[in-house]
Amino acid sequence: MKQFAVTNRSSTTGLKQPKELFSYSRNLDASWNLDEEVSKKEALAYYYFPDSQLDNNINLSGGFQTFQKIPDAANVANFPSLLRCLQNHEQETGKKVKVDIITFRGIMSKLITLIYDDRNPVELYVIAYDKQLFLKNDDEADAKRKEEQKNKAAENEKDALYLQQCEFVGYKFETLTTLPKPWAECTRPMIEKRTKKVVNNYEQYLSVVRSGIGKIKTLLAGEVDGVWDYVPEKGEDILPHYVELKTSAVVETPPQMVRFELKLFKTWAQCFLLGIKQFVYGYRDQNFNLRGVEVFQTEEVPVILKESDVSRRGVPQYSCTEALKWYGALLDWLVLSIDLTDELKAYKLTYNAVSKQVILKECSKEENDILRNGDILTDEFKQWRNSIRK
Ligand code: 0WD
Ligand code: CA
Repeated sequence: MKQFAVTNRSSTTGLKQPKELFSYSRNLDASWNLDEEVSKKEALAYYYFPDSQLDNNINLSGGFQTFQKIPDAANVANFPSLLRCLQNHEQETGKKVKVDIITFRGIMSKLITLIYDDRNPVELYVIAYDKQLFLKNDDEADAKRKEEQKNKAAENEKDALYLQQCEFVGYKFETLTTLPKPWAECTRPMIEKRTKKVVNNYEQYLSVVRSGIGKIKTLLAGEVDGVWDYVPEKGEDILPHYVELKTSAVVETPPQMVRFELKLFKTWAQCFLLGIKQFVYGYRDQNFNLRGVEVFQTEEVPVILKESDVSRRGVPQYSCTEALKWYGALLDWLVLSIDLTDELKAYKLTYNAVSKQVILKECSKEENDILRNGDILTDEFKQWRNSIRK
């Protein structure tokens, strides 16, 4: 067993400019669309929401009854589809992608924000393969917790409904503020009937980005909500053109402001990791009425948080620099702690919020077998990598 205290910081945080390697998408029937061009054409939404729409008193719980919701168990980060696309990419470029860690962005958001928020348990699997680390969430542990939460809420019907509505609101906001095509290619009904459009969380567009901190290079797959302005020509950097969409309860009192700062910090991490330059918050009141919309630049968040003088009552000031120093140190430690050439082991990475230590433990042989045979690695991907192994 190895431990790493959350107080650790790296002295340097040299950052590598994120670069999109490829993208893919999930369709309305939960199937995967692995074709980059089709994904960009069909699955990428465009942000369009003039402020004047706010006068229409839009309710973000509207359409809750017809929500097409993917079953929770199916809505997990999927390695086989990612690795299939990665293989395509490597076959096109003719070489293995040069990174130390391959994972989904959500996992890294959780790790980077751990220094200020450890309420969401961390339970990750780690394996080394072909001298790269693969990190996967323990989805079963998450599902169990979600089930318990649901059962607890079910004791009070009103709470249960409220919880479900809160989940719906985010997807509703996305449907309401985006168009399936650039504005000029949309008909008036497409633009004006968005309040009536059926909401689903099956469809999603994923961008796969190479970036890194210090000496560690990462490949991260993450969901992107849409395009902020336009899609540039092929070969040009698309990342600055993406936008992340968020919702929040309206922020009025100092305690609400402090809570919102934590949300801002977490959104910063989420966007920063993929190199997304802007995000939009939709503010809703207690009855889910949309009250306002605010655009943020990702790079202004560290300054906003640093300069905040709201009464905090002991809550620490959030520092993005500290988070990056922690993230850099953690990834250094992880890569050093695992023998990258040992393909017979698997590890569980957890966080103990009491001792404030990240813990790395070896998994059972059974868990290792599952992770290396379909859960993370697929036969196809292993065959591909074997065929180019030196
Ligand atoms: O617990 C799950 N079922 C999760 C599934 C958690 C996180 C991600 N995922 C899936 C996503 O559907 C996607 O296919 O993993 C893939 C990659 O996602 P990511 O970009 O790494 O995930 P993250 O950065 O954590 O979240 C991106 C979006 C969220 O957007 P907001 O604006 O809410 O941050 O993924 C969705 C959500 O739309 N998402 C979830 N959906 C259902 N249950 C959850 C969740 N617990 N967490 C994130
Ligand atoms: Ca979002």
